[in-house]
Amino acid sequence: MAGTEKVSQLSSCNDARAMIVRAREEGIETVWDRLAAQEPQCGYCALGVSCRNCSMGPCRVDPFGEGPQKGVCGADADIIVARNLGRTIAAGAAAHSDHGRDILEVFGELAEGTTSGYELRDTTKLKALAEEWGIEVDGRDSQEIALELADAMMEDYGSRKSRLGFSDRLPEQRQELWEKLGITPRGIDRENVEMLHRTHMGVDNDYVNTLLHGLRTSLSDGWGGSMVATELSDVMFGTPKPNISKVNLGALRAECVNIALHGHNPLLSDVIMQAAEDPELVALAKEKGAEGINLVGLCCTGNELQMRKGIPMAGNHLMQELVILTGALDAMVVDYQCIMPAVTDVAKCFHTEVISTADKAKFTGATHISFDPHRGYEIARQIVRTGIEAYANRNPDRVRIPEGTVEMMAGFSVEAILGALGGTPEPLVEAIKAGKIRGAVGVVGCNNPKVQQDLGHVTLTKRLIENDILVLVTGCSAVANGKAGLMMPAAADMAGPGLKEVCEALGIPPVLHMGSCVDNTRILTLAAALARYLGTDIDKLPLAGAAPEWYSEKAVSIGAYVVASGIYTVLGVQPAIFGSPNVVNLLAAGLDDVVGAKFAVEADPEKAALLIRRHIEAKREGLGLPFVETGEIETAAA
Ligand code: BF8
Ligand code: SF4
Repeated sequence: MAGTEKVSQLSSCNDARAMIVRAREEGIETVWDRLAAQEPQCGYCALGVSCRNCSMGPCRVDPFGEGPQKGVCGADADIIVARNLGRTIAAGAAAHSDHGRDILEVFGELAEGTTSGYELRDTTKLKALAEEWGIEVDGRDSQEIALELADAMMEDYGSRKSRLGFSDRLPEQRQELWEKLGITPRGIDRENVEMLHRTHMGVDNDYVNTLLHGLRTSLSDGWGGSMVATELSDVMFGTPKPNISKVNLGALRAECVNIALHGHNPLLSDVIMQAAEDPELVALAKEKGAEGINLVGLCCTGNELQMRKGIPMAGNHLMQELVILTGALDAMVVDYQCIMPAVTDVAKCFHTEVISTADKAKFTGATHISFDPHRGYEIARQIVRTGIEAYANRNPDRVRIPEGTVEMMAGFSVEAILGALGGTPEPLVEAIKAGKIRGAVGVVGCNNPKVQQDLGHVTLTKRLIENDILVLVTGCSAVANGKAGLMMPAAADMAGPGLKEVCEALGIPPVLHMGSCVDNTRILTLAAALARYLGTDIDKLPLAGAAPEWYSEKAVSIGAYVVASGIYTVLGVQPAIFGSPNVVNLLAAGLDDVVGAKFAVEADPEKAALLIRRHIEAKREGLGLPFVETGEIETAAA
């Protein structure tokens, strides 16, 4: 194996460590070995100064000023870095928004009555959304309302419009600012397509102009595609309410057929949950010698299930190979995004069946069962049956499931948070004004094998809650913090006195699970609601974002829309922009004067916590709220 680092340096999660040890013992390659084999990674690419946008290239600009300073077409480092970043944002925004479109299409078909396995579970939310979109609800049935809402939302994707349907959630000041800057997203698909156009050779050759469009592209994700995904998922699968479930590889059960649901879209996992309770399939599992069928989640599909149904979570991004290494996973059912092609290689070393389901995401070495929402339930049954059949091939002698799970609370939709506060943001605003809660921070995003797994998320979160800062988590950060025991009401003991008091009064943890990565829109919605309640813009609030272990293009889009919405954001992993000091200056300084927020890059979570505390205190001071000295930071972040 290529990796030589100590296992304890790779992950701070004990279950992960146990499985990495097993992988090394058995000569099974994992993500850490492949990272080591790639080193040293290409310095030009890491700095963002390589370009292969046309066949006069590929080109690279020498960051040390000795070699070429321009590509064959004449593009300099600023243009190349900005174009690359623009394309990264577009890819991330496209991933989220295409997920949203898949949900929207099924929502429309459900309204037409042509699907199987779906229903409109939250008609109160359906009506509220329809009213928000100017659709008549009085005297109409849910199907009729849903049909019109589906049409209106579909228009946000492709047609000629000037703004998105969710824009009115924003404070007026922010809407006006975007108008003035020319970054109001006009259509979800449009901004992505325009970014691909602009970054073709010889189109947008002004890095500032390209990056401003990058913000607009990301906003079409945050206030467009991802928001459609979150809101319609709530209507179809239920708006999350606080519930307690568990996390870790111990969620697998040796005596059961274990099926992991991995990927992002709840369309598939929801019907699989129904199929796993089908008496005929449960009987089949028993016939094969299992006690029952046990479903576990991975990554964001896992978050969707945990938020709404309390299904246990096996792990986050870097656990996807390790869950197979337990020898107890019978089937891994995947749809799309963040599913490493390597899972089929690891699965070959065991009896695990990898089942791909999305026609747009096939995996060599997987069994493909094409998912069709018109026959959703029937296909879900076929998938579960395949898992049961794989169980019959399991070798009990190779089963090594790490013991124990950690309890965690999930389910904090905006509706649930406001519900706990008595229906208005007032108690939260009062707690912030009084300094019991100093501010709130979204700690979100991935795992990345370049960072010790979970350490960035957990360290940052601990430092923030200790300082009376409420932490909102989504995606793989939620799983990391869940494993660390920070997401039960008892974790209030780890919080500062003010936050502890508020959490105890409400019976909530100091770290609130708000869902999957598309559900970062819940954080946007909450921030916008607070700003509107206070009659101010989002950038005036004591808020921040952080992605301590990000890896994905989606995370870049998220970071960009969070900043463009007015929220300061700290990244724990360097984005590929450092080959252009101008781009770095714009993103880490200049943007503050443009959108009222900027990026920082800080790999050390302790220092990131200080940066964020200092930012929150500055915002509090700006609002005339009581201030706390946060100490100085030696190394200024980029
Ligand atoms: O969308 S946090 S590793 S699983 S990209 Fe992926 Fe990152 Fe996890 Fe979900 Ni989000
Ligand atoms: Fe080179 Fe310009 Fe072509 Fe990029 S677009 S590969 S910099 S010639």
